[in-house]
Amino acid sequence: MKCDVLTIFPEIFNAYLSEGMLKRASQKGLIDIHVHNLRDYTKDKHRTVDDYPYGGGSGMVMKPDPFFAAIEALNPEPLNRRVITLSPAGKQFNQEMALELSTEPRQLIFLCGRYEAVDERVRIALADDELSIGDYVLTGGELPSLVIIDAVARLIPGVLGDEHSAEIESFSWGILDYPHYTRPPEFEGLKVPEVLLSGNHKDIERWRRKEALRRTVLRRPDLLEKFSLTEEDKKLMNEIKEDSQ
Ligand code: 4HQ
Repeated sequence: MKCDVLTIFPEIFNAYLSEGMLKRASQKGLIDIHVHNLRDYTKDKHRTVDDYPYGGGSGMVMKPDPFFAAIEALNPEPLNRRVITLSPAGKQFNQEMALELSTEPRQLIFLCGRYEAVDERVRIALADDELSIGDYVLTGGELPSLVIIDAVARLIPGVLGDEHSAEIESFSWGILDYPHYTRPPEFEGLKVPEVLLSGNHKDIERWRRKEALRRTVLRRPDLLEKFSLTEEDKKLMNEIKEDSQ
């Protein structure tokens, strides 16, 4: 994943990108992330990135020209880049989009807005995708960019361990995870489910699948609309129904 970020607050990215899996992925050359200060692409002595809104109103608007100059400098070839803007008005980012972005051969360029908004011409002329990370209002596009970079990077082969690549392609994709436990077997009176200590891998697999389905039907039944249940799943779902009666 080749990825560049344009922001007036490049420091925001340092802490997150220099720890954990993303740091290791960078060191291994699996991801290549560069964060650029948008002010470096201004031409006036005050390095101005914002201005008053035409038509009046509150708040400032980010000027288009620093974004245009930066993209021209980073990658002037529209065919070799994929420019992403962040906005609650964008398409809601999800795991399917993360998977799709993880195989993108073009350079990803994230444009992070601040203040009230970004001049509309940036979206019209430069953006290939406008994405939202959810229905709430943030103060800038930096956190959404990091969220998307994180979700995409972990899907790149080699970034996480081998168990995870199995997990990505696994049949539990699209439903919630089962409950996890580690030692001790009893903590504050709360016991680890017996089956997990049994050593019976067939039973453990069945229990995990059932609990994953139980959580999904209880907490996120909407996820099951797009999910096709196997014959074994249907049996487990009937058991779940009986358990609740
Ligand atoms: N923004 N998902 C950047 C968001 C947002 C979101 C508000 C984007 C502020 C300047 N972006 N502007 N939610 O709240 O992507």
